[in-house]
Amino acid sequence: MTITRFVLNEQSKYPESLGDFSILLNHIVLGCKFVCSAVNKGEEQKKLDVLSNEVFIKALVSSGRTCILVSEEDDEATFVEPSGRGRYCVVFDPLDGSSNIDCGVSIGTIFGIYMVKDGHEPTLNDVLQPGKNMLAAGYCMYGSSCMGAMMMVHELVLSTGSGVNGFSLDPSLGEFILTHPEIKIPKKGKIYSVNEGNAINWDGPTAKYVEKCKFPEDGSSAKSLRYVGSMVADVHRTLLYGGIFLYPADRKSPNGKLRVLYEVFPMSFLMEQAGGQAFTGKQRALDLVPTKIHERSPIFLGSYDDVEEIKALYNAEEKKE
Ligand code: AHM
Ligand code: MG
Repeated sequence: MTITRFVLNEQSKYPESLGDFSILLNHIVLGCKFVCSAVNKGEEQKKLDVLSNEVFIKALVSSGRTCILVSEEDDEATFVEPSGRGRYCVVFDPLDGSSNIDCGVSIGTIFGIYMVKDGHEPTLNDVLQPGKNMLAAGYCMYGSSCMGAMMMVHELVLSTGSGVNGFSLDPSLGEFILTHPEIKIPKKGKIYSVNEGNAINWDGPTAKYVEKCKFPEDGSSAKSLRYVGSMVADVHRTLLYGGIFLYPADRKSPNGKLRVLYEVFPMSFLMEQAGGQAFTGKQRALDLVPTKIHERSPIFLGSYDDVEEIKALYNAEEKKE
């Protein structure tokens, strides 16, 4: 089952649909393939960031199905010319984790899709929507070029709002093939994933949670620590093996590091669709209403039971205050 076929099948469940959504997704997939090939050719890091952004903007505009694009690389949103406009807004990080390129660690593209419903003139308010209003979200993970040898496995993980499916690029076909149908995250995991170098600045609940991962008080085994420092890779492992990924607030960065629209929301959408949870320290991540396109938020996401534990710690803290 190729991703093209898969998306067409999904779309055929909605006979009233015009096929716009599959055309848009095909253009996103094309952008991912282009970035895969650029990453494998080992272009320079700076150029790769810029190149990936240009590729995505062009692929999305030329689909004729978009009206607003928000990219991590651009300070301002792009409004598509009225003559080439469609109903969809796409928020994306064209190449996340790019500091990892030179050592061959996986990097990725993250995206989310909203729709402008009633055909009004699109404004920024159409993208400043809570993550629960997204129609679809996903990421593509690229292995970077390894000493000149091609890394062949590229994964694309997608949710159109009814579960999560994983596709792998078959280089001989140049097509993404469904390899991980209906991904469900384990209810509880054995791994925690966080940059512990920031521990000196953490707040009480985060510090307490990580302490419990290492020194559990209920007789369970300690969790293992895994941290790549590339969100797509850390979230991909969390989705498949279970556990929790944290990028908390700290004294230096009171809103954490990760961006709401194109990092926190798409990954939270995928986690919920796979049966997990995503929490900001205050609320369900997908309920957050962003006020700026590059807004940041703390994030705790992963296995249902693991996120439940951190929620309990933050709720207890709130009661104390
Ligand atoms: P970037 O958008 O500048 O690449 O930063 C985002 C990346 C994420 O992929 C990753 O989860 C995080 O930064 C790691 O941050 P840190 O190095 O502070 O642990
Ligand atoms: Mg990023």
